[in-house]
Amino acid sequence: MFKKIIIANRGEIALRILRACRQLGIQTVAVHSVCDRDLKHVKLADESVCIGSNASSQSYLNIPAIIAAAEITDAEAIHPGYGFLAENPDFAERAEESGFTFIGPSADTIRLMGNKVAAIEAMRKAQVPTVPGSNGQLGDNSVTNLRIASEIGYPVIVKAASGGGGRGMRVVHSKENLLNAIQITKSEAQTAFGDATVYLEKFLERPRHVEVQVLADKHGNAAHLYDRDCSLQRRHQKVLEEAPAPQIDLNARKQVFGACVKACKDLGYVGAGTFEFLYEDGRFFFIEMNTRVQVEHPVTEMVTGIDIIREQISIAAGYPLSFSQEDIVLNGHAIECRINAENPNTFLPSPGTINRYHQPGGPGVRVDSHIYSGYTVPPHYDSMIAKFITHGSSRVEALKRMEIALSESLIDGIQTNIPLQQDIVTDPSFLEGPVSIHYLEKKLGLS
Ligand code: MV4
Repeated sequence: MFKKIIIANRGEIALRILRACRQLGIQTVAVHSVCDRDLKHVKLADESVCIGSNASSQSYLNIPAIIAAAEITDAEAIHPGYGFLAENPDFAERAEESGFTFIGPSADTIRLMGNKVAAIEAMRKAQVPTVPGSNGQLGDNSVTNLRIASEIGYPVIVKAASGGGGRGMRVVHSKENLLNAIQITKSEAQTAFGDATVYLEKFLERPRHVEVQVLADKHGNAAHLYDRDCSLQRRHQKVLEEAPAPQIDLNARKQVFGACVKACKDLGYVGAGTFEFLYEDGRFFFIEMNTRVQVEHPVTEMVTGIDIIREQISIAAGYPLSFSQEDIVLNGHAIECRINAENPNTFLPSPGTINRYHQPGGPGVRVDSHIYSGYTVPPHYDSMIAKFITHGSSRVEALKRMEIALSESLIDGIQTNIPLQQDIVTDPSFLEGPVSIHYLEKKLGLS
């Protein structure tokens, strides 16, 4: 096992990684920006290194500074967390070239999945169900492109190959708008990603966002940890997630899990990964794969009993998966509410000092957070300050525990989205069952 790991992230996930390291008896190095010197994990880490000024570009995205910090502290491996450099293949490559183990898949795998056209092609080969579409990038021939779109059937969606997570896409409802939409998406993609490659898919109008968690080791073993429903989102930011995904067709579900595991084996995938699907009318359609640990990983941990971060680390150290597929038995239901420092009505960030903090507790309640009384939320980074996770024997019980958890928590001094989360977990339609990716934005538009 590694002796020392450097944590190339901040906030709650850096603390979560530190805790997993302690469980494994691994020493930790925290890297941080100037304003982050009082972060909880920085104080708890065995060593810490200030790697730059507050702007992410100067600190958490500063590859040479992070590699230098790993060198001077003699760390063996780098955990990238999520966001920042977690899915940057050049970072993974430079870490490995400098003699460190990158805790994640190979740079080649990250690069493959970063190109959505290549990722979809790889999934088609592995028999993972994909969205009907252009089966490859679009060329410059207008007649051909019009024919491809009419074969798919309108509405279609134009997506940038280097996009993802909601960036670089455009819906087209009729042939009159297709060629213009392709041109605009290409030029935006060139500006945003330095890659004008685009492709077409059938536009699904009312899907759910259902994703499958996988873990794969360096010995060819792969397993799935079931699914999550992440449909409650606003402007591509997830707000609440749950595991397992409720009311999924059992046959489709069994097939998609098998396909994801097969794809991991075919690709030689190593580490934690997430297959993102749109789920509509009882069918799964692959859209993207994430090669990192995700914000919402705790809901899967709660219903499977697997410590995903610990598995990531032991996989990177060359150990086989600590469990086999048959060991994974779903236990109950889990809900995660992302708690953001923001105005609950305008969604504008609300940085500042937390005067008093009382976190929720009790049976089936987990809090992943770095905040404490007296902590100042800086304005420079993502506004998520905590994740409240509740577990219960049923969805109803987990939701009730969340309602209670939200009502007993107090975060004084800044504004948070707790009122919004309280509104969601008592929403009759959401309580009744799963809703589509458009539900929250429609609800907010009305209220
Ligand atoms: C789609 C889609 C409908 N049809 N693709 C948005 C984020 C990126 N991961 C893919 N996205 C979508 N792709 C087809 N063929 C609708 C979305 C989408 C969406 C997907 C997941 C979660 C939230 C979303 C919000 C708006 C649009």
